[in-house]
Amino acid sequence: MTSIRTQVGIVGAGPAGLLLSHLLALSGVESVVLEDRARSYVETRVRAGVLEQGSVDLLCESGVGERMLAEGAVHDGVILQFCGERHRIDFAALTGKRITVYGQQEVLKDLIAARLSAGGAIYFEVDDVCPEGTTTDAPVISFSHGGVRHELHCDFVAGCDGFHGVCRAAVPAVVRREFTREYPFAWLGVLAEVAPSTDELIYAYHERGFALHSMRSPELSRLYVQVHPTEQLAAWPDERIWDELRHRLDSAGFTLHEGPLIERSITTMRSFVCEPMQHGRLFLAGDAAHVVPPTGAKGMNLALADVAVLARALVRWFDRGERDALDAYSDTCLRRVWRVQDFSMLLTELLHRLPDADPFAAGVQRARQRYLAESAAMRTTIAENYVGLPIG
Ligand code: FAS
Ligand code: PHB
Repeated sequence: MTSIRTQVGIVGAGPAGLLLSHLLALSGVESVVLEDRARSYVETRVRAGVLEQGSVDLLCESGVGERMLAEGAVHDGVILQFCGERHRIDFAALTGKRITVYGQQEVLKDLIAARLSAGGAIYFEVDDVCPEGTTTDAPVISFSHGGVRHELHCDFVAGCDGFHGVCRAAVPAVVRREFTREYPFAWLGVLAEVAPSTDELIYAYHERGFALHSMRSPELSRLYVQVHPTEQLAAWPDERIWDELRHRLDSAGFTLHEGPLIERSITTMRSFVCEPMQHGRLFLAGDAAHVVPPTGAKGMNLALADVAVLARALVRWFDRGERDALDAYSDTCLRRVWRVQDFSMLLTELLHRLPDADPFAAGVQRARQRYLAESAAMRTTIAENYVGLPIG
């Protein structure tokens, strides 16, 4: 058993863990990041694609936004389409803000490069991570790496290990309150080697089900179709995927560009919140504490917002011994988390083909779609939530 010492032990090298480590380092606070996957897996896993204005500003102001500004695509709006009828949400006109389309794995590559070039400590392919003593002043995270067992002694533990990680369970069940909503559908997502068929994202409601046309670059399209949660990829040959996309995205004058599919995945959808997001010297951030359906493009952005709050609070403690911001961390983040849960659920219920078993919900859905088409106030509500609210 070897012993390692740092100030903040971070479990998970996703957007939350890597940005936290980077922000702490900028203020002279040491951290060690423990990641159970290989670096190559972390840097190639296809996930989120949209950055809020606040996330873009955060990455630029912390010195890791150069490639994002060069390669990301700035969008002034998105299109919501109901049975072929299109309605553009003009972010720039309604909010003065924009979004940037830049893959999550690109953000992670930039953060990993920044940490390693600054001499940061990231242990990839660790096993058996076990946070202990988080209610004492000297927590320890034990883990295995390269066949050797280690103890990471730290002042604080940041649980940035996602929904399936181990840190949330370190908050005692008697303390933890979990709120969950499952959805009766999932997303089948594909990456296609073909130029996007649209300049802006298209979210489409259709009787056959929801579809989303997004993108990753001028050569790469990212597309999704709503499927049943029990669907298997084997039942979805390329032709069936393109056929559904063609039908669901169909609109006057629109032609869907098709090409080779190079990545496929099915993602189930849930809304989840764990309260509180802290216990003793353990702080949860990102998907470890909350999950949103991807309809609102919020998962990664919420994770980045959490750690912006956590980094500021930890620096105040290390620099001045002030504990107030740390004590308020969970309440500060949960205000944003619940707002984003509301928006993500609204957009999900507005755009997905709902089960036939609930005709009342279908009636409300049609009324909301008509209201969005007629009301600048509704479009402004969608716009200000989509581009993101100020980070707390
Ligand atoms: P992450 O899950 O990204 O990172 C957690 C990290 O911890 C992972 O690298 C994991 O390997 C590691 N880890 C887990 N357990 C560990 C352990 N015991 N020890 C050490 N390391 C451990 N959001 C969107 O906005 N748009 C999307 O299109 C979208 N698509 C998604 C598709 C999929 C398949 C999934 C699962 C999520 C998707 N999301 C999307 C949500 C996603 O982007 C998350 O919100 C975002 O990754 C959250 O970041 P983190 O909180 O850092 O968690
Ligand atoms: C994506 O580009 O992967 C994406 C965009 C918007 C969403 C979800 C995913 O709401």
